[in-house]
Amino acid sequence: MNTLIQEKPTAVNTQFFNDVIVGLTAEPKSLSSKYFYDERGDAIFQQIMEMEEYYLTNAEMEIFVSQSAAICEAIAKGDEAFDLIELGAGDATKSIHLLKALINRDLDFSYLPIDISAHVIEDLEANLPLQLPKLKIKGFNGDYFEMLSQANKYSNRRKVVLFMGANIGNMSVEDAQLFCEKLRKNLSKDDLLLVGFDLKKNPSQILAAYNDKNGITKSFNLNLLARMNRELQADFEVDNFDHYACYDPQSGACKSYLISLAAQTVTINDKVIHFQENEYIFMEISQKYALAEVEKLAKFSGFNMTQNFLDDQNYFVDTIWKV
Ligand code: AVJ
Repeated sequence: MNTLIQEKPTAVNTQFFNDVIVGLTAEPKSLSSKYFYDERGDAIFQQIMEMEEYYLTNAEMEIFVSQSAAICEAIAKGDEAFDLIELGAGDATKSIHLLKALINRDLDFSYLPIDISAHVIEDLEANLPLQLPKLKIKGFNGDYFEMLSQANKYSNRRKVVLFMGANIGNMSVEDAQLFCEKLRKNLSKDDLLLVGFDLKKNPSQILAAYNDKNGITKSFNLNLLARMNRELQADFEVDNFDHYACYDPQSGACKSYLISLAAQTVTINDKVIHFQENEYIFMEISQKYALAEVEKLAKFSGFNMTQNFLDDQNYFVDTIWKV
């Protein structure tokens, strides 16, 4: 046999491995939805955004297409230069409308997208300047707060932080409040936050968005098991798990789970994990809010909600919070 030169695990994979083992040895089992987004996960999420059932994308797109001029007025402070920092920028197909409006108004700003996916940041830095030649862009790949402090070192101009796409929904209400409090501590007077919330609506419509008939959301969840096989030398039998989504209209929590279809044992690197038949792994929360609950969250985390931008059907809100 040849001697195999083992590649050293990268920092990200060590973190990934540790988080996975903590989650799967806990009772009940859980995995962090932030690990959905490897290259394959990014591609499936693109498909989700194009699904008929996934109303969120069109609703927020409508807000940015038809109200970017007004949003631009709301975030500009005279002609003062600023940094536009986007947390979880993704492909920026919505924020590009705001970027255009800001450039058209001749405002002096730099666009600093932050994303957990290296692939996303590379794409943005390569593609956005082709569409917006005047755009100043510098991407940051990593965790939100680590990258926010990097961005703080990069410049000391006034900050406008975008946190769109209902990404805040991936936190429980309690965690969202802690997150917003922490975010506020990282901002200064005159800085602004623009944050997007998916609003409470017909429960069947919400559930359908996370339980689509073509099984794309199912494959999005199962991809995390496949990712562990690829990156952590795990041996998940992906077909032995099913996707289960539910929505509680009272709390506004939409949750997804993977259900073990049999008693089974999985090896992840040197760790052995047992699953009972019908045991679940909690995968993701997509929290929905009433507008009054959005305002409460702003207040409880020390912000002042100043303006709301909704789509025509009141499915979604992008709200502006002052520090
Ligand atoms: C990217 C967090 C906004 O919760 O709606 C979509 C992720 N998960 N379908 C959401 C997701 C399943 C999405 N966010």
